[in-house]
Amino acid sequence: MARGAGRLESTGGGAPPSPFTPYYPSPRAPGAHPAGIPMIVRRSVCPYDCPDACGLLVEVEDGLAVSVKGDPEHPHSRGSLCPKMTRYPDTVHNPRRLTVPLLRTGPKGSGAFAPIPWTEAIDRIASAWKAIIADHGAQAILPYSYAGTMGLVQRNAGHPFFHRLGASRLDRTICTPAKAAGLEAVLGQTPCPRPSELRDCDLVILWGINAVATSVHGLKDVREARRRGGRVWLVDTYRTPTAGEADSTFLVRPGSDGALALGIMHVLVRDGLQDRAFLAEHVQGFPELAREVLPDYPPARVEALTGLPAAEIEAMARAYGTAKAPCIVIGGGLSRYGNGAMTVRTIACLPALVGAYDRPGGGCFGSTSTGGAFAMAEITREDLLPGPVRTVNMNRLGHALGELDGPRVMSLYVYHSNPAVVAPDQNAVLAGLAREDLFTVVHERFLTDTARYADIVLPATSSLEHSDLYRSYGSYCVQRARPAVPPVGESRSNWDVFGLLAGAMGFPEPFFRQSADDLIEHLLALPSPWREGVDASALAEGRAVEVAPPPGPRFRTPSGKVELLNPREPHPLPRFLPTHAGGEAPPFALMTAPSLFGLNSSFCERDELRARRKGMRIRMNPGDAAARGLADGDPVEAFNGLGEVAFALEVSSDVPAGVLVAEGVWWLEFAPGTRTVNALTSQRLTDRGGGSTFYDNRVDIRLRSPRP
Ligand SMILES: Nc1nc2c(c(=O)[nH]1)N[C@H]1C(S)=C(S)[C@@H](COP(=O)(O)OP(=O)(O)OC[C@H]3O[C@@H](n4cnc5c(=O)[nH]c(N)nc54)[C@H](O)[C@@H]3O)O[C@H]1N2
Ligand SMILES: Nc1nc2c(c(=O)[nH]1)N[C@H]1C(S)=C(S)[C@@H](COP(=O)(O)OP(=O)(O)OC[C@H]3O[C@@H](n4cnc5c(=O)[nH]c(N)nc54)[C@H](O)[C@@H]3O)O[C@H]1N2
Ligand code: SF4
Ligand SMILES: [Mo]
Repeated sequence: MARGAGRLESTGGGAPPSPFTPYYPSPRAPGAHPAGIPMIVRRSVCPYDCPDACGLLVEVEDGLAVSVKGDPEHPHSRGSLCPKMTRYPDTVHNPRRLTVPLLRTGPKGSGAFAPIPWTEAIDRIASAWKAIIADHGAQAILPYSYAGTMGLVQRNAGHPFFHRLGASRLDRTICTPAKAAGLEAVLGQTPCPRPSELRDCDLVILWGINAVATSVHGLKDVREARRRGGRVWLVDTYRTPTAGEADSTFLVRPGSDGALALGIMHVLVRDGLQDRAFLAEHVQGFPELAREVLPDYPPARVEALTGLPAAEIEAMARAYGTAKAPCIVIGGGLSRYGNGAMTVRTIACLPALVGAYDRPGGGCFGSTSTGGAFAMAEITREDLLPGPVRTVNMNRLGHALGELDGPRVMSLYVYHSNPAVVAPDQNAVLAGLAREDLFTVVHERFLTDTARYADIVLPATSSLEHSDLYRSYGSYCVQRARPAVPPVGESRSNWDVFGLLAGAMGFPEPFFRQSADDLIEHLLALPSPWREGVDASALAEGRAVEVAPPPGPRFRTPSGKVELLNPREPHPLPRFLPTHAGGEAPPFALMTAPSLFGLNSSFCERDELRARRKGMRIRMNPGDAAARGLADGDPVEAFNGLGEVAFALEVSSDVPAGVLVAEGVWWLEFAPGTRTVNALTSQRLTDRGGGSTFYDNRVDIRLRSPRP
């Protein structure tokens, strides 16, 4: 049948179950797929860690996904996809996919493995764990997972199992907990606006967000605001592609945005641009902020802290103070510093001063929290915990595998995460993974750098091969997906593997014997005020639907007001805090920013996307390069006290003096040296939330080898 002529199949409701729905715990023959099936179109959802959770239409022919398009009926993504996903079948059916379980046959990290049957793999894991539990206790086992898939069931599939086991807990704080903590300090549980509200803004500030890469669909609403006459500003540390979407770009010294926000507030108050009525009625602590904090941040001092000219800070304040409905879109980058939570908290105070929180479209846009849409406790099952267990911060994996106090970690189970390259302090992580006495299991779609260190590798399904329930963090959409194609090879989903492990460990709870779809049906049957009025049959069928925060007070804080003064915080009033690396000796700040054509370490399997990234590069200002006698294309090495990483140099006027930019995370096999960017980042945490500090680095740089 010709492509594009497919029939759109209902994925649920009264329809018969999809022939591809894997029934737990059905083993499958490698490569088997039901033959002779005509091409059909199945709805699915993009599973990646991206705010958009785009709706997909997957064309399936003879058990293979042949194309993926945007679902025009999806309320947020409206039929378009980013360049990473338009060729998703090249990931799903990539020749690098793992198809069978593997047993290590060579030294750790060498990548030498032999295939074994699933039964043997599961038996080996269960017997190793039983021995470790007998000798060291269950807390010697550490799960490690993050965001390979964002589906609620597959993403959290290990929680009930590891809780029941009594294993150490993982604090999953690699991404934006400091941003969340900063917003919460000011706004409590106040819901984020809908992204479409941005269209009504007359000033959108993209603050520390490279939206062209990380928020493709939110950016459409920003473009619409601009089309309607609104202005757009970008505040970043270098000129990202998003500068092309902005009327003005302000480049600040890394980690100094909190000072900029305080400087703008200083000018607003000095010039009487504050909204007195809003402050009196809806804000806690404005007099204290104005009296005790803002006098310390005159434009001249803020110029010294941020590098922005005082006159520009004054102009920003005037424009912000006179805008009708300004909205600040806050990214994650500026929160990944030792002062990250305080930075976000300080920025979130700005809209309160000018009353923007009260105007349609105005305020700030952090991320939508749809946490109440489904009963998460029914997935994570905290109630299965045998008692208190220790918690390990995932940003300190190197430390945890090394010298952590308490029971030594004797086994690591990694699923849908690639810590060998995404976690900070790569040298410490790789040293831990290389421990011969550490029993490591990695459940993966590909033989990643982490999988190379495993004792046992288990093949994982891609999102097109398993069921799940998705919610977005950039909109209020939720959506169910059923398998569109059968599992590739013998791969199994996270949910199914934990069912097998629970059986092998002798867990009697029927919970572990249900299928992912059983659990999804259970979640859909439980009511939630967030889903009030939502078309339940559309959701059950696999269409995207929009949920809404339940009605409540305008500001959901303990005081019912926007809290500039928050007595529960260690610093009750915002102030500028130093970063970790600010005072350190190496001369350059290193930005480890997202790449347009990758997503953390995902998509490295795709030749065409790697080609568009043009290799593992580090970018440098022309003046800095000239001063060091370095030229475009030079093989260089960035280094600091933690490690040394080889790159190709790109000289670029998009990067200000004193800053280096290394976008994206690469697999080691595609690196010019033996390490990738996270050998330069540290295990230090953010001021609040225990977050990662990926941008809070100082490095030096030198020529690696004589030029050819
Ligand atoms: N294409 C692509 N999409 C992605 C990802 C990806 O890697 N690639 N990652 C996904 C993930 S996991 C997440 S969490 C989300 C969001 O991913 P995040 O990593 O939170 O990315 P952004 O929010 O775009 O914020 C990064 C921007 O912050 C800037 N920045 C760094 N330090 C500072 C600073 O001190 N001040 C200011 N003003 N700016 C600073 C960086 O230069 C960069 O442009 O995106 C997701 N989407
Ligand atoms: N230098 C630097 N480091 C960073 C960042 C950065 O911007 N710069 N970003 C940080 C951020 S914000 C984040 S969120 C983290 C993300 O770090 P991770 O969560 O580790 O994300 P990925 O690198 O995308 O790796 C996910 C892996 O999961 C696998 N996978 C996908 N689906 C499934 C599945 O269903 N089951 C199983 N078992 N596996 C699956 C994929 O093949 C992939 O290898 O990285 C962080 N690290
Ligand atoms: S924009 Fe984000 S959610 Fe949409 S297809 Fe791309 S990675 Fe997936
Ligand atoms: Mo993230």
